[in-house]
Amino acid sequence: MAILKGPGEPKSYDGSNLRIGIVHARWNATMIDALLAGAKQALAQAGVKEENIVVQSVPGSYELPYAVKQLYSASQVQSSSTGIVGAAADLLGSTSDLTKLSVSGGDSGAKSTAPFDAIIAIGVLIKGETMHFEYIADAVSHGLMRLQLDGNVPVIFGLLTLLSEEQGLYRAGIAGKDKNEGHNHGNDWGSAAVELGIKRKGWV
Ligand code: DLZ
Repeated sequence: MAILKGPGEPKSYDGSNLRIGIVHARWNATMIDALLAGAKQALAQAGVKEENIVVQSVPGSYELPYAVKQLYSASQVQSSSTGIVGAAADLLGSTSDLTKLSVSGGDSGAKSTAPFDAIIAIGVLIKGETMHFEYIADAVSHGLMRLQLDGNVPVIFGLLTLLSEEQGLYRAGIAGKDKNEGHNHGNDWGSAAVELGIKRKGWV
């Protein structure tokens, strides 16, 4: 009997009015790059405009919950200070790169200044010889779940928790000698962000 895995037949959603944030870790860059590209490809296919996608990076997966929280908060501040470029940064009292990037160009053209409709957190954790992996995987999973429930914004769980690098290559769709085997889970995360971003605007 065939085993059906994955989110099922994708329904098509119009993401043209959405603003999506992506925060990715930089550890295990080969897989991260492919997963990020996969997520962005799915967003583009759903019509999300490139100018309405903000990508930020952090060193490792452990930093993901904090970065997602800061990115989302900055977009809320930006939204409430419509038309005043830089006001969000002033209000936050911060000149960090994260703050600068998330609020820059806020009043230009088609670029949305609305709070993010969904945020995708991407990381690749590979189990080593110590308990490090277990602690980080647990903390990040709980941190991201808490953020979406407390912050009332969908946070897409793009954290691969792997027992080997090979598992990750397959899940990033870059396994095998031609680097095209497996399935890019980043695609699923992009689609999930669009679906949840739209459903967030109204469930009934
Ligand atoms: C330290 C560490 C290790 C050993 N492994 C990974 C990993 O496989 N994937 C990942 O995203 N990050 C790893 N890190 C870095 C931690 O997530 C974090 O960046 C540091 O502990 C600093 O807080």
